[in-house]
Amino acid sequence: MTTNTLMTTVAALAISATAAMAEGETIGFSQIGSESGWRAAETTLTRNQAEERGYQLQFSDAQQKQENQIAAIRSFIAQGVDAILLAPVVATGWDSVLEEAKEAEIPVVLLDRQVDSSDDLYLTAVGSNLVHEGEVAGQWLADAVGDKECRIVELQGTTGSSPAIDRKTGFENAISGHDNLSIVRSQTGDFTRAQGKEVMESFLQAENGGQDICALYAHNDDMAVGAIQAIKEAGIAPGKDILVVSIDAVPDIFKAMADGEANATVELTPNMAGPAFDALEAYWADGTMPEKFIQTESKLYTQSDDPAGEYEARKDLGY
Ligand code: GZL
Repeated sequence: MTTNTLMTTVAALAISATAAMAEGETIGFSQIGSESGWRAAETTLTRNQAEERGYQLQFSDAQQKQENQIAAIRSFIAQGVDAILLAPVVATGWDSVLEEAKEAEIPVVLLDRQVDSSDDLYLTAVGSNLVHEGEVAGQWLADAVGDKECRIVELQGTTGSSPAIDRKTGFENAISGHDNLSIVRSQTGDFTRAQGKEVMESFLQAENGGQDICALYAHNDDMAVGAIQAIKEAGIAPGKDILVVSIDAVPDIFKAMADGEANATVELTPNMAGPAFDALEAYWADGTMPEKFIQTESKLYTQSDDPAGEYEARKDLGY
């Protein structure tokens, strides 16, 4: 073996050894909170994945406050974790803390939401196509109502979050070609059941006791489940008098569908951590740089998709 080849081989071994030594032992996870059943399932699956892969997970619940997430990331950096998972509550305000992580050479992986920061400030983002989810929901409603006049009320997700922004855009894209469909009221329910119920109560009051509402589009199932309660308390039949379409595919929306009280949901997998850990392990092994966006599937489920069976299949998955 010539000296040159020997040097190249030694260098390659040194790089792979360094990468291997840097392999993640401790991972910091800045989670938004537990605002929805879907979020709880994401946390459960992330903990399970970390345990199965032998990582120590430092978990921080931000109670849906960005300042708590930023503080948690700074603490992870101070601890010298090997990687950071971040589910960003809102899309803006991350540049400086992500710069600090980059300075510390700690890879950051975004889970289920996007940030407005430059993509050189994170290794990759794992999530669904949020605009597409809104389009699938809007298209389902357009198909369901045909040419009938349909006044829609919308429960938006957390103000300033990428799912709230993009799911609104996608739904509006889908209904834009249908003059008989119009969003007459739209307000945030912050992705929670309680606020979904509260805001739906105000919509019902403002819309002739709900008589003038044809459909509800909720940016997640939890707000839809809360709204269904409000619709029933107003003496109106959800799923019939008011069509209900939402996103996440959590067990309780399938329960509502089986009871005829909801009509459609767009599935969002809570397993974002699996692809995230796969990307980190490839990066640690030999420096493989992942795509900047790892997209998860979005599947439509309606009342004709065995909702009772889908409920049973999901009810013990940590939602
Ligand atoms: C979407 C995710 C949303 C879920 C909600 O990617 O961020 O946050 O749809 C959750 O249930 O609150």
